Amino acid sequence: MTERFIPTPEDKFSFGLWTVGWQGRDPFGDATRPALDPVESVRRLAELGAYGVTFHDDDLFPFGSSDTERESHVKRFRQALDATGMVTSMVTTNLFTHPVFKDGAFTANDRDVRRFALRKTLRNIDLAAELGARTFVAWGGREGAESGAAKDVRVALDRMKEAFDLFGEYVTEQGYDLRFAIEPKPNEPRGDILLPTVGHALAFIDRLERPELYGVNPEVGHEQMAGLNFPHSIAQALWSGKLYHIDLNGQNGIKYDQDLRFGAGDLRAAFWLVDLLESAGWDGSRHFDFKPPRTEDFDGVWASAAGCMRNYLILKERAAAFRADPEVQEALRASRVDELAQPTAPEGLAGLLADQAAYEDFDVTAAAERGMAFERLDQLAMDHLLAAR
Ligand code: XLS
Ligand code: MN
Ligand code: MN
Repeated sequence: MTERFIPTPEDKFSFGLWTVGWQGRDPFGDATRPALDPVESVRRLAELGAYGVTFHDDDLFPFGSSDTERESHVKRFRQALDATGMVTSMVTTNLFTHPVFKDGAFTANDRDVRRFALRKTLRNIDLAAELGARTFVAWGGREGAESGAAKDVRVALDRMKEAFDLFGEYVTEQGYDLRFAIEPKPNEPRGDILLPTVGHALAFIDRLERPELYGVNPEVGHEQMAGLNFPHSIAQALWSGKLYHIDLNGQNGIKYDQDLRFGAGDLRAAFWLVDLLESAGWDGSRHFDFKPPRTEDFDGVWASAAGCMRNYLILKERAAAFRADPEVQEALRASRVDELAQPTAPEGLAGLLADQAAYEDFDVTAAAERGMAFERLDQLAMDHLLAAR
């Protein structure tokens, strides 16, 4: 049974160094695990079947490292990648841990902090390009406020735009093959974070000078913290051509950011997400941004990481079985799901206005009486998800 769900590099599973490396420090408790050497993480993740790792600058070398220290950390990391065949699939910047970022980075009220944040990010963009990453994630965890007068949000968005436009200018000038993926989150650590959902981020990107360089990096739990339907957010990002990266994990409803392993939490949303990614032919990384609970020792950490990939593969198999089932195909037709693909008024406005059947002769009562048969369809999905078919 287990051999069906063995991850391989072709599955494009990747992990943040900060995920398996999380020491379990939370607002109420100290670390429960020692620090993990990034080289060890690369080695263990490769053994488990991942193809890539991702990191924040500060995950690889401590904040404030000298150039020489930084270089030696990067060198060891690069050697581990070469030895295992792993790639750096994405890089991101830590603009939230150090106290200097307590009021944000690109939108901090203090201008000197903003300029420092820009320079820290530009340095890290160079590193991303050097390591061959094609995606650069930007999560603005500290860009926000706890109180109304503290942040002029319209002006803060001007500064956010200024930052991203500068990064776009920089990668264009340098000739880097690197795109930016903005990661939305509604709150935590700030009381309210700017660009809180996928929809906000998509609207923001439209206002940038080089919109083609920017997309989104939605995270399962972040949309679910706002009570939103994650597969719907992903569908809209795909529809907009803006899904540049994805953070997979698990979340139980509207509460703090749980970062459970993928498949934990809202299992049905995970099923529909995998169904969507696979049927859309998503060819990017399946990137896990989770936190092995602080109850776990290192055996538990690796079990949790393996569980992320295993659950993805199980759900992929379940979704494929759902789509291939003739009874499901018949049920989809019975629910007229295919009919939605027909344009509503392909003949144009004049034709629609002239069509008596569309309005004057339309049998409203008969149409209102038609059942949609969605419950049978959904039960078939449930049967497949639970392997009852
Ligand atoms: C935190 C975010 C963070 C980003 C990368 O909630 O998920 O881990 O993915 O900075
Ligand atoms: Mn999270
Ligand atoms: Mn994330």
